[in-house]
Amino acid sequence: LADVVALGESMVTFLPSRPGRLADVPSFDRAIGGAESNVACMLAAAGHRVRWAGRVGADGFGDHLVETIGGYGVDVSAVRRDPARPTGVYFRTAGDRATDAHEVAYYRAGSAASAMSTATMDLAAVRAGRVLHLSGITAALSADCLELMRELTARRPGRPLVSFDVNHRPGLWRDPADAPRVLLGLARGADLVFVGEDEAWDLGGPEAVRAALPEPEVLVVKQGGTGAVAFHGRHATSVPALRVDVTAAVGAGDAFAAGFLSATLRGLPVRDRLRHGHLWAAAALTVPGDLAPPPARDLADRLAALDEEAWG
Ligand code: KDG
Repeated sequence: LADVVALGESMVTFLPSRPGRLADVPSFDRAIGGAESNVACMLAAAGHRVRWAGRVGADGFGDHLVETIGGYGVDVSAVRRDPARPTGVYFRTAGDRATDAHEVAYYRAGSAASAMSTATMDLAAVRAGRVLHLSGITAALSADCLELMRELTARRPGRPLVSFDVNHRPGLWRDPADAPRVLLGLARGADLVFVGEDEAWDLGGPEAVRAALPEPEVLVVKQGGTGAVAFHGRHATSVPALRVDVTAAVGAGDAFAAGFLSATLRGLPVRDRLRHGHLWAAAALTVPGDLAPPPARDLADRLAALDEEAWG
């Protein structure tokens, strides 16, 4: 049994060789992206047993994703190759340091992953973990992907603990007006929900998101550089973020989720789950791409155990 199975679209990512508008950047460095496989890679790097389930093309970019993600120690046996559809790719510009404003150009419409469905994925392999990690990105990829998400978030006896990162990407939705209702509906089927405060406002506000979730589920609201708060049962636990010199914010949310999940798997209390989330996010904030090696466990444990003053 895997500790975590993460399902979602992974893409080859092209990072700019220098800052500037997409129109002006002359060359790009190849990396990998995909919110769910980012979580999988970081958890595997930290020693957890992790499977990534997805679909990629039968092309060189698909080979690269499977080899790279597998290279982190992630089980890629549930990844399907599609000879008829390409692997998705995307290009991004360097974020403005102050605002993190950046351009993203996706080439993923009609990708192999957009054909993920209840028929094309091995549902038994997808459900074969203690935790199933999903995100709202998948819901936006196609009608089949949305149906798959609804199936995986349906409350059935014996299902894994379902972790859902809202990851609202307005540009991916065919009809952006659908997104709040659909994402809230999926969140309602999850046991653990991550949402950025800005995304929560897209969905009607943090209170509306809280009201949509049945107790005693865990809702983690990430407040960017300020901190994060976990609502669990009748409790709310808040932990301030670490002050970090940010290189690129991309991937920080995934790293936070991975750190929180790692600590959850280890049975740590909610305050320490949040602290591990912040520590893993801090690592991701200091690299240009999505993926940073998570902090070593004994170091992270020592940092998470520092007193309130150090974390204030
Ligand atoms: O969280 C990082 C992701 O946004 C990035 O890797 C690309 O998965 C991605 C997406 O669909 O935006």
